[in-house]
This record gives sequence, structure tokens and C-alpha cells, in this order.
Amino acid sequence: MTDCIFCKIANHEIPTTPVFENDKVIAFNDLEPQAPVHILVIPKKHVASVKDVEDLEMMKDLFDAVQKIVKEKNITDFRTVINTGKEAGQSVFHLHIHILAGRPLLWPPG
Ligand code: DGP
Repeated sequence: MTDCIFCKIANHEIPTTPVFENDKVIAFNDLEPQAPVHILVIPKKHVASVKDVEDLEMMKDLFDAVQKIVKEKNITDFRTVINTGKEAGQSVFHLHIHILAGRPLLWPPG
């Protein structure tokens, strides 16, 4: 989608060093890391949020990538987050899963 920053990353219009990539998914480090490990996993196809996913295969592809990333990095304890909507903290309206790790993570979140 034009003017979507994550579409530009997915299309390599913005140079990115992927943490993981296949034909459906790309993962890269968050620009504003909230933990020593902070990776974003996104579908290459533009979908604004989890509410807008039509084919749930997309979620399978994303979580398949999450599993591969944490396995490859030997991360045993981590949090996955999907913010949906402004009030829940979504600032980029292209679906993404945050992977956070490398420090104790508070629960419940703020
Ligand atoms: P959220 O607030 O859940 O929509 O998360 C969006 C995240 O995306 C936020 O942690 C900052 C990150 N981010 C925004 N723009 C860029 C960018 O251009 N590059 C990278 N690597 N991360 C970005």
C-alpha cells in the first residue's frame, strides 16, 4: 500500500536487514526497541490489523516465523504482542507481531 512504511520495508524500498524472510513474511528489528530483543514480524501483504485478516493462514505464516526466529536465536522466554487500534497502542497500521525478550517483562502490562 502506498505510504505504508511497513509495505516499503517488505518491498525492500527501504533498506532493511531482515532477521527472517520468506515469500510471505519478513521480520526486522524495531526502530525503538523496548527490550534487548525487539523484533517485528509482518506479512508482506498489506493488512491493517488483526481485525482485517481474511485468511487465517496469514496468522499461521506469522507465528511459524516467530517459532523459527526464537528457535534460531535460542530465545526460550519471550512475549508476543499484537496491538490493535490506537487506544491499544497501535501506531503503524500494517499488521505486526512484536517479539520482546532479553529482560523481565512485567505482567499485567500497563
Ligand atoms: P505498534 O505501536 O504496535 O504499531 O508498533 C509499531 C512499531 O514499529 C514501534 O515499536 C516502532 C516501530 N517502527 C515504526 N516505524 C519503523 C520503521 O521505519 N522501522 C522499524 N524498524 N521500526 C519501525
